[in-house]
Amino acid sequence: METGPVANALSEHPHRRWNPLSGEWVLVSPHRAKRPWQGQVERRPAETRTAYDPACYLCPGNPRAGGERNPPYTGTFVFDNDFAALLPEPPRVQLDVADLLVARSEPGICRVICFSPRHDLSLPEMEIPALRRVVDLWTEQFAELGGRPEINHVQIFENKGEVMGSSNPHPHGQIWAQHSVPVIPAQEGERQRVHFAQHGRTLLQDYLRLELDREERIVCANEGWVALVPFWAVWPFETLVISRRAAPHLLALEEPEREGLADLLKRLTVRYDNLFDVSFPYSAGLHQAPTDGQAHPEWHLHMHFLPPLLRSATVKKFMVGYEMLGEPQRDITPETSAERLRQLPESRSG
Ligand code: H2U
Ligand code: ZN
Repeated sequence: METGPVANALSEHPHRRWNPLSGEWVLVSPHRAKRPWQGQVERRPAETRTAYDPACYLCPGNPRAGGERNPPYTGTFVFDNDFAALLPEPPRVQLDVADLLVARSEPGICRVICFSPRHDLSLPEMEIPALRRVVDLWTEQFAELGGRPEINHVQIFENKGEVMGSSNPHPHGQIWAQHSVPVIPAQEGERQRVHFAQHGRTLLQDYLRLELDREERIVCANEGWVALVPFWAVWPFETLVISRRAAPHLLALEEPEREGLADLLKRLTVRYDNLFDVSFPYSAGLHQAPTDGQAHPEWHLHMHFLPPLLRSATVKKFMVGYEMLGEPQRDITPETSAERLRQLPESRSG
C-alpha cells in the first residue's frame, strides 16, 4: 500500500496516473471532489415492464426492422445485425496518397446477441445459470467468428441504457468481428507484448498481484475472477474484471472459470444497480487475444465496464473540453469509487 506523502498526494492532490494497458495518462483531481453538490437524489422509478413486448424487435417470435422474424427462442439468440457496420465482402479499397490520404477496405461481421427471451430482465436480474449461457454464447461466437481466416479480432460488447445509446431495453449485446485489430485492443496488445517479453508473465498477472496485496481497489472476487477499479480508471465507477489465471481468450478457460465469470458478472452488476438505485447504464466488453492464428501468451483476457454515471441516476460524467482536447480527467479517486462499490450489497435492493 502506498504510504506517507505519496498516499496523501494520491488521495488529496492533483496528479496523473499511467494506464499501462493503453499507454495513456489520466489526470486525477481529488481536491475537486470536495466541491458542493446539492442535486436531488432519485429513486428507482416504479417501472412497468413486461416479460414480452409485442413491439420489441428482439422478443421471441417478433418481426425485426430488417423484415426477418425471430424464432420462438427460449435461451439466448444470435443473429446477423440487420444494419451491420461491417460487411463480409466490401469492395477492395487501398488508398495511399503522400502518407496523408490513407484508407483500406475492412471486411467484417456484426451480430446481435439476445441474452434472454425475457424483455424485462437485464444481466443483474438474470439467474447465474442464465448468465452462464451468455458466457457460453460469447465463447461459441468467439470460436466461430474468430475461426474464420479473414477475421483477426472479435469484439464482444454491450451498450446498456439509453444514455449509452442502447436502442432497446431487451437484454442484448453485440459482436463486431473484423479483419483488423481495432485501435484500443491493438494498444493493449502492444503494451502486454512488451511486458511479457520483459517479465515472462502477463501484465495483468503482475498488476493483479499488486492489487490483491493492497486490497484498496478490489470490489468483489471469486476463485477465478477479480473485479476492481483500476488504478488508472477514467470513468467514475469504471471496473476491470480480470481472470486470476492468465488466459488469452474465452476458449482457454476451464469449466469452473466459465462458471466463475457468470457469478462475478451477477455480483458486480447487482452492485452497480444498487449504487444509485437504478438500472445502471454502461458500455462493457471483453478484450481478448487477436484471432490471427498465433498463440498470444502475452494476452490476458479481461472485461471492461465503462459506466458514465457520476453522482446519481441523472448526473453523468461528460468527456468534454479538456478531455476532448487534452486527456481524460476524474475528480473522485478510484480508491473512493472502489470503497463505495465494495460496501454495496450483492442482493437486489428496492
Ligand atoms: P444497440 O442497442 O447497442 O444499439 O444494439 C442493437 C443493434 O440491433 C443495433 O446495432 C440492431 C441495430 O442495428 N438491430 C437489428 O439488427 N435488427 C432490428 O430489427 C433492429 C435493431
Ligand atoms: Zn423484447
